[in-house]
Amino acid sequence: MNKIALITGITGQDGAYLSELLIKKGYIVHGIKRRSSLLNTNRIDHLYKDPNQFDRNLVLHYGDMTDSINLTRIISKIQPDEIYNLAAQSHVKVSFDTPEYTANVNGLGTLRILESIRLLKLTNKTRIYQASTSELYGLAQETPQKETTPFYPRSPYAASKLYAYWITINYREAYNMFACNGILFNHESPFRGETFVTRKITQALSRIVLGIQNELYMGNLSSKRDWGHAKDYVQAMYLILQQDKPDDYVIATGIATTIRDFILKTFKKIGINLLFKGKGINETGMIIDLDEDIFITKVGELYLDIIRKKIGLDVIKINSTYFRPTEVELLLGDATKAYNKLLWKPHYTLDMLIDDMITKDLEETKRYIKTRHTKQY
Ligand code: NAP
Ligand code: G4F
Repeated sequence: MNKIALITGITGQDGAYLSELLIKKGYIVHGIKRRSSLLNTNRIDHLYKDPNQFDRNLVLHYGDMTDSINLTRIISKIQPDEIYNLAAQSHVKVSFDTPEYTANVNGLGTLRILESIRLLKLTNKTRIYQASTSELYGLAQETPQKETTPFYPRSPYAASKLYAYWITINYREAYNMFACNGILFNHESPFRGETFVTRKITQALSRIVLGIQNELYMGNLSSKRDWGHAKDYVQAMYLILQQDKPDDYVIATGIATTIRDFILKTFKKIGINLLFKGKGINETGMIIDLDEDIFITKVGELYLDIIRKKIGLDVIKINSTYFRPTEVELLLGDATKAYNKLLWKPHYTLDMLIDDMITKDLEETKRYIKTRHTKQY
């Protein structure tokens, strides 16, 4: 018999990689997709099966984390062996603008899933993974952060996830449920949403070198993040639910990098050297020189003239709109418990992650330019 998994947030970055992984392992994957005016299934289109096909291993259901009845109906119908609760309003900056909605989806949404399992008497059958986050550490009380580090949330997003973290533990203890938290540090990929910092940078780099964007406006360049690849992190989610006992795990690489260094590394990958000067809102990043051989190999000779004209220009600028009312300055994880108990280790280094993201963004931007020039309206 194939195992049945339900993934909330299946259309997101992690949902897509996790679906791919579980399908490869022989699961029948069900996903909850909220209704939107556009289809929004780009990240899982390669896995999608026509609903009229008999033996589907990916099935989508319309639903929403704010709708308990809908969640209960879906869970009742499919009787999952495992639920991966990935759905969230996951953007920290946006959570300051939509705090109530963020609390509803991320906090109460988690409660709705747990309560459905209890009401449907699936507590002995269904295992739950809760997508907890390193944002819980916020104003970090110790470095590196591990499972025992006290939490200090610094945003409505982190506060909503704190509730979700504790309600998951409470249901585990109160009802003997197999409910686990993965406290995942930042993980990125070519599937990362365009407004998260890494993807914003790799996408802007592609647009700048291909001549359709002049400058990249950023927020706080000094914060540090422990970045891994989402492909590695969904492996950890799966492993957490395969253990004998439910537990909570930190998943991280153990290396932290500033946003400024991420930008420097990313530009350098295609032969561009930047120099940062000035402070705070006046800080800028200027192109100081170009390794033409690397640029030609990575981007193409066709675009050399565009980038030559930008040498000596400031391409990185600061806009205070991107600052947060309260910032998380340093996240650095200690995943020793996961290494020892789950035998999980990341395969991707930061360099490999950046290569993957740049390659895909250059391809995508070239495709965009091509269609933009040939389409007629
Ligand atoms: P993501 O790309 O933003 O995906 C979020 C998913 O949740 C999307 O499928 C989204 O649907 C769905 N969603 C949002 N609101 C919903 C609602 N009201 N009802 C149903 N679905 C809803 O996030 P991600 O990076 O894959 O992260 C997955 C989870 O891990 C999230 O819970 C996030 O908070 C957590 N997390 C992420 C990281 C990280 O670095 N990526 C680290 C730690 C924890 P649409 O496609 O329709 O928007
Ligand atoms: O990429 P970010 O928006 O990610 P953040 O806030 O760390 O949150 C992500 O990781 C969490 C895990 O720790 C997840 F729980 C959460 O769902 C999400 O996936 O910002 C990273 C850093 C911040 O310090 C931010 O202030 O980059 C800084 N930053 C500087 N300029 C910027 C920008 N962030 C964004 N999004 N856009 C900027 O222009």
